[in-house]
Amino acid sequence: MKRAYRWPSFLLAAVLLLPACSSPASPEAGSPSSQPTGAEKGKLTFAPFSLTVEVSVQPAPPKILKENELLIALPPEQADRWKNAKVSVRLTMPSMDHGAVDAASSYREPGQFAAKIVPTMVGEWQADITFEADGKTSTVVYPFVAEP
Ligand SMILES: [Cu+2]
Repeated sequence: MKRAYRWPSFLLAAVLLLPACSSPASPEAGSPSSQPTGAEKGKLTFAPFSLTVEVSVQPAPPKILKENELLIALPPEQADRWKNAKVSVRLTMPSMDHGAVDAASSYREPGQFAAKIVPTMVGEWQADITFEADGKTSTVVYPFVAEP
C-alpha cells in the first residue's frame, strides 16, 4: 500500500514540469473574441486616420511553426486612399517574456495588407499593427490564439 502511493506522486511531478512554457489559458479555448478588448470581432480603428479595418488570420486558427497570414482589410471605398501606407506587425505573447517578432506587410489588391507571421508557441498572442501614412502613426492590438 505505501509503495503504491510513491509512483503516482513521482509521475505527477513529472507531468507538472513538462508544460513549463505553456500559456496558463487552455489553447483549445480558441476564440480571440473572448479577450476583454472591447473590439468587435476583428474590427479595429486607427483613430488618427478615422480608418476602421477588418483583421483576420489565415488559416484560422493559425498554426505554430508554420507561415500564416495576418490580413488587414481596408474598407473597399478607402482602399485607393491608403494603399501606399506602411503597415507593420509586431508579435508578442503577453503572458510571457520571450521577446517580439517583427513582420512587414505588403499591399495586395483589391484592398488588403498581408503579413506573413510564424507563431512559435501554442497559446495567446497579440499582434501590434502599426499604420503609417501622411507623417502620422497609429497602432492597434489584435489578440489571437495559435494552435499546434
Ligand atoms: Cu510563449
